[in-house]
Amino acid sequence: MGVLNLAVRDGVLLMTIDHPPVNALSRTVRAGLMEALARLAGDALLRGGVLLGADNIFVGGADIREFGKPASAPTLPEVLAVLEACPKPVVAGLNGAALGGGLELALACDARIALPSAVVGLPEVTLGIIPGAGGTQRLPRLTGLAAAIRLIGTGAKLKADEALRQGILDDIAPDDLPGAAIAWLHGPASAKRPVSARTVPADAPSAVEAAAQAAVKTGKGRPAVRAAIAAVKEAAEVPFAEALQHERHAFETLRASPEAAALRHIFFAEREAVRLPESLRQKPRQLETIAVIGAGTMGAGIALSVLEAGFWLILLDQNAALLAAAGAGLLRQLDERAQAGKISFSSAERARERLILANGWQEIDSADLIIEAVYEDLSVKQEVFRQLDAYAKPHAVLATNTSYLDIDQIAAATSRPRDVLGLHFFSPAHVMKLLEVVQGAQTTPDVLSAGMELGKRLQKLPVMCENRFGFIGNRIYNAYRTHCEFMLEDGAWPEQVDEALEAFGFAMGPFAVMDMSGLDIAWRMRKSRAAGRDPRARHVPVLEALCEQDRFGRKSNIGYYSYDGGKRAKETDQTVRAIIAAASEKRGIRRRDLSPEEIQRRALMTMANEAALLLAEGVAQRASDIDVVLVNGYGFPRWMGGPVHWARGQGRAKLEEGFDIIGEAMGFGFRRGDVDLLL
Ligand code: 3H9
Repeated sequence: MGVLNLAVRDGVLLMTIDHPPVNALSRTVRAGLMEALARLAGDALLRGGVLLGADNIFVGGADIREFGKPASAPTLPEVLAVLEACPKPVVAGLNGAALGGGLELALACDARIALPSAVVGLPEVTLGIIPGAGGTQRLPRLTGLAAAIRLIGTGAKLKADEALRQGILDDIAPDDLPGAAIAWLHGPASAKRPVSARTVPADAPSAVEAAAQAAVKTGKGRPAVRAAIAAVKEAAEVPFAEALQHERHAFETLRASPEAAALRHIFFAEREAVRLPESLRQKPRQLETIAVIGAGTMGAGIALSVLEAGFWLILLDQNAALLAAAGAGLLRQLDERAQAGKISFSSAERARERLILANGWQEIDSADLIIEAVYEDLSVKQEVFRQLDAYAKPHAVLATNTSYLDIDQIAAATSRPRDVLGLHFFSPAHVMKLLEVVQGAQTTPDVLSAGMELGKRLQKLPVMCENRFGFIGNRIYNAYRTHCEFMLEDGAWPEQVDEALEAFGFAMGPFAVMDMSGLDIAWRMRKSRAAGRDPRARHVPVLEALCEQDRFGRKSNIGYYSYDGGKRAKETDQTVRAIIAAASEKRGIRRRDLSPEEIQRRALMTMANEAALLLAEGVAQRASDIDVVLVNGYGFPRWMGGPVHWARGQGRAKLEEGFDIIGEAMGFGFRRGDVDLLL
């Protein structure tokens, strides 16, 4: 058996692409398709053909692993030209996802029939490219320009029923997909109907512009999004063959860009991250019932994502009013999410039935995994773990959602530290995909595997890390933020630092983030760590000074910025400037201008240095895991690939020089990372 399985049924050639894991259109598949199409064209007894995918997927797209290499014949556009020109009609039978080149393959067929479970999409822009095999030209001929821009410009995926409504599919077959496709080929509509020969349905220009603007906004104005919109618009303006050439040219140019390379890197890094290293892989403990301790914002967010994943959920809080409010909130959110089409009505109903509100510890005894999400304080958490130890059934997995505390100290409050691990969720927990799965000194591999498994079932990105202060994400972010504070003292104002880093692509600059999350939280933590700080270490006391004046950030309408009617005022206010200038003076620094480039370089070099330290200490298993964490939890621009990917792009000499600069700025206590670990 090759990558293309051929069979004849009722005078129709069934061509099944069988190329695990996702039936990607690798060179062997493309060559197989060419051979099969030649047979279809040449065999007078064959009435038509049906394209199918093996297993539960049609085709996941072009083979992304081939993108770093030169294209090899036959290319996908060549295959699709032969398919469209084939004298016999061909039906695409979409038995699952048809994405990217997979949907382009289907669009070059004469009809598209799908199972209800199929999804379609052209997600190329998420890889920094545009469709390169006619997608930008054929799709708008079925949907009109506005809908095509919405789909191609954002990389969104559509379920089968929506794709049918938009004209992308011709029919949905409830079951027996090959049978339905064969029936179509024997039916009255059966004929060659190339999409390329159709005209683009007219859309109001205002609708097209609105779709384009929305796509640019969603896609943060990245070049691939703009190129995709321009290519789709050509469908209504330029002859098909010419527009196809333009599309291919744009595809090739973007494919070779550093941005596309970074996005491919993070695509594979995310898939790698969810796998434990070989030595730790073990059958996970069975999970059916999850308990969450603490019905605050974090606990409720975790609860929602657990319920949506189909688990039984026990939500426990000793504050009855808070518990009742959280329970009502969960029911409301399930309802709203079903109304909005984010989950099905039946899964919302099932989730409602599986929610158990509890205010006594004895009620957690059926839980297979318990996640503590109470106040971030060691003694409070240890007290919770003493109760868990008393009431949880034997072999239950006990998890803490701490973001900074020592997992081993928490585990020490129990008689079963082997069952304890960290599950660091990010807020809002039902939205954020990142999950740090933290291995304590005694955590057993089956407990760790259960944590990773839970992450996958919650459709999150679980990343394993070792138990060190701040794990991966907060450790790097702390170093970065601290260095940004050095830059304040050296001469930059908060808005200059924020603007430079937002220009690099961060969702928000560090001082805007601080104001958002509340300065008092950082203040409390600093106070708790102040005793351990060496007086020789550089410490910028601006945050403390702000907090002493009750400037806690957005919640008090003033922090690093003042907020006028909820909006961030353009200029840092004079009080903040005076506090910063006083700090510079006290340290004997003559303030000087820092260019945006210097700010970016110092901030990123700090991240890279800390990444090297994390790797040396074994806190992160792989360099690419660090990129996954920063991109998915800390607003690092995805199209830059993460701090390690960025560092690799700098090369050794620049990294060494950069580490010198940040080391000098920090002075006492600087630990220099090993550049070799990043390259
Ligand atoms: C394109 O088509 C451009 C054209 O316009 C150009 C024409 C000229 N290639 O995600 P999973 C691997 S661009 C190679 O965990 P799931 C993946 O790395 C492409 N490998 O599975 C992983 O490998 P491993 C546009 C691929 O079931 C394994 O498959 N298409 C590809 O959760 C399983 O992946 C896309 O952007 C690929 N195209 O989800 C779709 N796709 O086991 C990208 C996956 O070694 N793919 N792999 O780690 C997806 O969105 C999901 O993989 C899919 C399945 C929904 C298909």
